Amino acid sequence: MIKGISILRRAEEKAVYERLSSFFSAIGFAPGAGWKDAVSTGASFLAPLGNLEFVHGKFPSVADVMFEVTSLDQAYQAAERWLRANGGDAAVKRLGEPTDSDWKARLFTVEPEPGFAFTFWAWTDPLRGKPIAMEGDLSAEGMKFAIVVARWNAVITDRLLEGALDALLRSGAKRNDIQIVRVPGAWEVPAAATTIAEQKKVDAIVTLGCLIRGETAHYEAIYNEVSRGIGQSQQDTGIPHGFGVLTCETLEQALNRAGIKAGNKGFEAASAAIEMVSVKRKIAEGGQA
Ligand code: DLZ
Repeated sequence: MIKGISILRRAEEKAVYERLSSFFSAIGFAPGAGWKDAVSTGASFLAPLGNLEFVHGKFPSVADVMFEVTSLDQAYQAAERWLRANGGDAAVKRLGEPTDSDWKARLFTVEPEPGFAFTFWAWTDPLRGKPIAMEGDLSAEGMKFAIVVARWNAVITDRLLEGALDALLRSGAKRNDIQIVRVPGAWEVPAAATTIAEQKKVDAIVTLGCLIRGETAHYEAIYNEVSRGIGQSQQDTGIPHGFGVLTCETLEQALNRAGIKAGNKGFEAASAAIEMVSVKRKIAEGGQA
């Protein structure tokens, strides 16, 4: 099963690698996790969609990596600013003029570094190629999180915690930017979440717990209040709260939702929290859909 496309460009010199990374940050790419090990360093940049295209017939002269953007003018201005700041007029000469294509689009090609050419393009028809909705990204790079996790049913909540950490770390969050707060049971989760959210030191909170229906009415009393309290904390503070509190009839159902047969609710809650931080930022910036 194919999951994605990676295009690898080798920069022999470290300075070239750093300038290319700087250019792609300046142009508005979401940074990926990248890597650094004993033998190599990688900077990765994410796009929401990718495809591999083979072309036959007439086609304009373009670089072999093309990026579709929502606004060609904004991309052009960002490229020009970056080139001017990183090499002045001589560097700006590596920025081609925007031209019309045969497929109702405009495009330009730029070499942020000599020998590294990239083409940017956008539809000229405002309704073509535009995403239907504004959506958050799934990069957690630079974000700060708290995870509030209940100790009751720890056999389940420990797995939810593992899932949440997996989602945050794999999306680029740093371990030092994730605070883990343990509370006695699900009942205590909303109060802890509110206290953390009110401090406004984190971008999002992931709430984790597991309620299993017992023989008493305790379950009913707790579970409505827990979800209401977490929702209220989110609304009152404006900090996104991922909801990872399981409400199950049996231990087996809970295990299935904690990484056995039906995904991991901790992972889902953490991914939702990342996406909500990103979408909130886009809404606040008045970004384009
Ligand atoms: C008391 C209780 C019960 C019966 N069941 C659960 C449960 O299934 N999951 C859970 O997270 N917590 C449970 N608790 C504990 C309450 O959440 C709370 O911690 C205690 O009532 C102390 O306030």
